[in-house]
Amino acid sequence: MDGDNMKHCLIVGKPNVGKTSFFLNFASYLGVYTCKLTFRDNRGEIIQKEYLIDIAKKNLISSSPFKTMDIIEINLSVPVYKGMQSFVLLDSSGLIDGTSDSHDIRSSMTATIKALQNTDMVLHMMDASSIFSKEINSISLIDDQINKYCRCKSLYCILASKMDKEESERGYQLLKNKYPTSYIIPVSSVSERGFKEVKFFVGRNL
Ligand SMILES: Nc1nc2c(ncn2[C@@H]2O[C@H](COP(=O)(O)OP(=O)(O)O)[C@@H](O)[C@H]2O)c(=O)[nH]1
Ligand SMILES: [Mg+2]
Repeated sequence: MDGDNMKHCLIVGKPNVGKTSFFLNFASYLGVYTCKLTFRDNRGEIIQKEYLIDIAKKNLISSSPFKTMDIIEINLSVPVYKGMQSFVLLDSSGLIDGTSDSHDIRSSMTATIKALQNTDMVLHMMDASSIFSKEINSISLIDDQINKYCRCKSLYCILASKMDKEESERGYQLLKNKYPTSYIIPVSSVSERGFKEVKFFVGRNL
Protein backbone atom coordinates (compact mmCIF):
# COMPACT_ATOMS: atom_id res chain seq x y z
CA MET A 1 0.00 0.00 0.00
CA ASP A 2 1.26 3.50 -0.75
CA GLY A 3 2.24 5.09 2.56
CA ASP A 4 2.03 8.60 1.17
CA ASN A 5 -1.76 8.47 0.90
CA MET A 6 -2.15 7.39 4.49
CA LYS A 7 -2.39 9.66 7.49
CA HIS A 8 0.82 10.11 9.46
CA CYS A 9 0.96 9.99 13.24
CA LEU A 10 4.27 11.15 14.76
CA ILE A 11 5.61 10.32 18.22
CA VAL A 12 7.72 13.18 19.48
CA GLY A 13 9.35 14.17 22.77
CA LYS A 14 12.67 14.34 24.55
CA PRO A 15 15.22 11.51 24.38
CA ASN A 16 14.63 8.59 26.75
CA VAL A 17 10.97 9.31 27.53
CA GLY A 18 9.98 5.95 26.00
CA LYS A 19 9.04 6.79 22.39
CA THR A 20 10.59 3.75 20.74
CA SER A 21 9.29 1.42 23.46
CA PHE A 22 5.78 2.74 22.89
CA PHE A 23 6.18 2.61 19.08
CA LEU A 24 7.06 -1.11 19.13
CA ASN A 25 4.82 -2.21 22.00
CA PHE A 26 1.84 -0.41 20.49
CA ALA A 27 2.51 -2.14 17.15
CA SER A 28 2.62 -5.43 19.00
CA TYR A 29 -0.64 -4.55 20.83
CA LEU A 30 -2.27 -3.96 17.43
CA GLY A 31 -1.36 -7.50 16.42
CA VAL A 32 1.94 -6.98 14.62
CA TYR A 33 4.37 -9.84 15.10
CA THR A 34 6.93 -9.24 12.39
CA CYS A 35 7.36 -5.62 11.49
CA LYS A 36 8.60 -3.93 8.35
CA LEU A 37 10.30 -0.74 9.45
CA THR A 38 11.34 2.09 7.17
CA PHE A 39 14.32 4.12 8.40
CA ARG A 40 14.63 7.60 6.93
CA ASP A 41 17.92 9.29 7.78
CA ASN A 42 18.53 13.01 7.95
CA ARG A 43 19.55 13.16 4.29
CA GLY A 44 16.24 11.58 3.32
CA GLU A 45 17.78 8.20 2.47
CA ILE A 46 15.58 5.22 3.10
CA ILE A 47 16.38 1.73 4.35
CA GLN A 48 13.76 -0.97 4.96
CA LYS A 49 14.30 -3.75 7.47
CA GLU A 50 12.08 -6.58 8.57
CA TYR A 51 12.24 -7.65 12.22
CA LEU A 52 10.45 -9.81 14.70
CA ILE A 53 9.04 -7.28 17.18
CA ASP A 54 11.15 -8.69 20.02
CA ILE A 55 14.35 -8.35 17.98
CA ALA A 56 13.40 -4.79 17.02
CA LYS A 57 12.97 -4.00 20.73
CA LYS A 58 16.43 -5.37 21.52
CA ASN A 59 17.98 -3.35 18.72
CA LEU A 60 16.17 -0.05 19.00
CA ILE A 61 15.29 0.58 22.65
CA SER A 62 18.07 1.92 24.81
CA SER A 63 18.63 3.76 28.06
CA SER A 64 21.17 5.95 26.30
CA PRO A 65 19.64 8.91 24.47
CA PHE A 66 19.76 9.29 20.67
CA LYS A 67 20.00 5.55 20.08
CA THR A 68 18.61 6.03 16.57
CA MET A 69 18.91 9.24 14.64
CA ASP A 70 16.41 8.23 11.97
CA ILE A 71 12.71 8.69 11.62
CA ILE A 72 11.29 5.16 11.76
CA GLU A 73 7.98 4.35 10.10
CA ILE A 74 5.62 1.41 10.39
CA ASN A 75 2.26 0.79 8.72
CA LEU A 76 -0.47 -0.14 11.19
CA SER A 77 -4.25 -0.41 11.21
CA VAL A 78 -6.80 0.46 13.86
CA PRO A 79 -10.54 -0.15 14.05
CA VAL A 80 -12.66 2.78 12.86
CA TYR A 81 -16.46 3.20 12.63
CA LYS A 82 -16.76 0.37 10.12
CA GLY A 83 -13.82 -1.96 9.62
CA MET A 84 -10.15 -1.12 9.85
CA GLN A 85 -8.14 1.87 8.66
CA SER A 86 -4.41 1.94 7.91
CA PHE A 87 -2.07 4.71 8.99
CA VAL A 88 1.66 5.32 9.34
CA LEU A 89 3.11 5.56 12.85
CA LEU A 90 6.44 7.42 13.02
CA ASP A 91 9.05 7.29 15.77
CA SER A 92 11.42 10.25 16.00
CA SER A 93 14.83 10.55 17.58
CA GLY A 94 13.98 13.18 20.15
CA LEU A 95 14.22 16.91 20.63
CA ILE A 96 16.25 18.69 23.31
CA ASP A 97 16.37 22.26 24.59
CA GLY A 98 18.70 24.48 22.64
CA THR A 99 21.14 22.95 20.23
CA SER A 100 23.78 20.21 20.33
CA ASP A 101 27.52 20.13 19.63
CA SER A 102 27.00 17.01 17.55
CA HIS A 103 26.30 17.58 13.88
CA ASP A 104 24.39 14.27 13.68
CA ILE A 105 22.12 15.19 16.58
CA ARG A 106 21.48 18.63 15.10
CA SER A 107 20.47 17.18 11.76
CA SER A 108 18.31 14.48 13.34
CA MET A 109 16.52 17.23 15.31
CA THR A 110 15.99 19.11 12.04
CA ALA A 111 14.48 15.94 10.54
CA THR A 112 12.15 15.62 13.55
CA ILE A 113 11.01 19.24 13.23
CA LYS A 114 10.34 18.73 9.52
CA ALA A 115 8.32 15.60 10.31
CA LEU A 116 6.40 17.64 12.90
CA GLN A 117 5.48 20.19 10.24
CA ASN A 118 4.23 17.52 7.84
CA THR A 119 2.37 15.12 10.10
CA ASP A 120 -1.41 14.80 10.46
CA MET A 121 -1.37 13.76 14.09
CA VAL A 122 1.06 14.18 17.00
CA LEU A 123 1.59 12.01 20.07
CA HIS A 124 3.74 14.14 22.37
CA MET A 125 5.37 11.94 24.99
CA MET A 126 6.62 13.14 28.36
CA ASP A 127 8.09 10.88 31.06
CA ALA A 128 5.71 11.23 34.02
CA SER A 129 8.13 9.42 36.31
CA SER A 130 10.90 11.98 36.15
CA ILE A 131 9.00 15.25 36.13
CA PHE A 132 9.94 16.00 39.73
CA SER A 133 13.60 15.19 39.29
CA LYS A 134 16.08 17.65 37.87
CA GLU A 135 17.23 15.18 35.26
CA ILE A 136 17.05 15.48 31.51
CA ASN A 137 13.47 14.25 31.41
CA SER A 138 11.73 16.90 33.54
CA ILE A 139 9.32 19.19 31.64
CA SER A 140 11.34 21.71 29.76
CA LEU A 141 11.15 24.50 27.28
CA ILE A 142 11.08 22.15 24.31
CA ASP A 143 7.95 20.44 25.68
CA ASP A 144 6.22 23.82 26.06
CA GLN A 145 7.27 24.70 22.53
CA ILE A 146 6.00 21.40 21.07
CA ASN A 147 2.72 21.88 22.94
CA LYS A 148 2.26 25.47 21.73
CA TYR A 149 3.14 24.59 18.15
CA CYS A 150 0.97 21.48 17.92
CA ARG A 151 -2.13 22.21 19.94
CA CYS A 152 -3.41 24.75 17.42
CA LYS A 153 -1.95 23.15 14.31
CA SER A 154 -2.55 19.42 14.23
CA LEU A 155 -4.44 16.66 15.95
CA TYR A 156 -2.57 16.42 19.16
CA CYS A 157 -2.45 14.55 22.43
CA ILE A 158 0.06 14.18 25.24
CA LEU A 159 1.19 10.72 26.34
CA ALA A 160 2.29 10.71 30.00
CA SER A 161 4.71 7.77 29.88
CA LYS A 162 6.14 5.16 32.28
CA MET A 163 2.94 5.13 34.39
CA ASP A 164 3.97 1.73 35.82
CA LYS A 165 6.49 3.58 38.00
CA GLU A 166 5.46 4.75 41.45
CA GLU A 167 6.53 8.37 41.01
CA SER A 168 4.50 8.77 37.81
CA GLU A 169 1.07 9.51 39.30
CA ARG A 170 2.34 12.82 40.72
CA GLY A 171 3.96 13.68 37.42
CA TYR A 172 0.72 12.92 35.58
CA GLN A 173 -1.23 15.26 37.91
CA LEU A 174 1.33 17.99 37.28
CA LEU A 175 0.98 17.55 33.51
CA LYS A 176 -2.81 17.89 33.82
CA ASN A 177 -2.39 21.18 35.71
CA LYS A 178 0.21 22.50 33.32
CA TYR A 179 -1.62 21.60 30.10
CA PRO A 180 -5.32 21.88 31.07
CA THR A 181 -6.60 22.27 27.49
CA SER A 182 -4.70 19.28 26.04
CA TYR A 183 -5.93 15.69 25.98
CA ILE A 184 -3.50 13.64 28.12
CA ILE A 185 -3.39 9.84 28.05
CA PRO A 186 -1.40 8.09 30.82
CA VAL A 187 0.47 5.16 29.23
CA SER A 188 2.92 2.42 30.12
CA SER A 189 4.78 0.21 27.69
CA VAL A 190 5.25 -2.29 30.52
CA SER A 191 1.57 -2.74 31.45
CA GLU A 192 -0.02 -1.49 28.17
CA ARG A 193 -1.98 1.03 30.22
CA GLY A 194 -3.56 3.62 27.93
CA PHE A 195 -3.04 1.63 24.71
CA LYS A 196 -6.76 1.27 24.16
CA GLU A 197 -7.27 5.03 24.55
CA VAL A 198 -4.46 5.75 22.07
CA LYS A 199 -6.01 3.28 19.61
CA PHE A 200 -9.35 5.11 19.85
CA PHE A 201 -7.72 8.55 19.64
CA VAL A 202 -5.94 7.57 16.42
CA GLY A 203 -8.98 5.74 14.96
CA ARG A 204 -11.25 8.71 15.66
CA ASN A 205 -8.96 11.05 13.78
CA LEU A 206 -8.24 9.01 10.63
N1 LIG B 1 9.34 1.49 33.56
C1 LIG B 1 9.24 1.84 32.26
N2 LIG B 1 10.36 2.05 31.52
C2 LIG B 1 10.23 2.39 30.23
C3 LIG B 1 8.94 2.53 29.62
N3 LIG B 1 9.13 2.89 28.33
C4 LIG B 1 10.46 2.97 28.14
N4 LIG B 1 11.15 2.67 29.27
C5 LIG B 1 12.63 2.66 29.44
O1 LIG B 1 13.12 3.98 29.18
C6 LIG B 1 14.37 3.93 28.46
C7 LIG B 1 14.25 4.70 27.15
O2 LIG B 1 13.33 4.04 26.30
P1 LIG B 1 13.23 4.32 24.74
O3 LIG B 1 11.97 3.69 24.29
O4 LIG B 1 14.49 3.93 24.02
O5 LIG B 1 13.08 5.94 24.75
P2 LIG B 1 13.20 7.00 23.55
O6 LIG B 1 14.58 7.54 23.58
O7 LIG B 1 12.19 8.07 23.87
O8 LIG B 1 12.89 6.28 22.28
C8 LIG B 1 14.68 2.44 28.25
O9 LIG B 1 15.57 2.04 29.28
C9 LIG B 1 13.32 1.76 28.39
O10 LIG B 1 13.42 0.43 28.84
C10 LIG B 1 7.77 2.28 30.43
O11 LIG B 1 6.60 2.38 30.00
N5 LIG B 1 7.98 1.93 31.74
MG1 LIG C 1 14.02 6.13 20.51
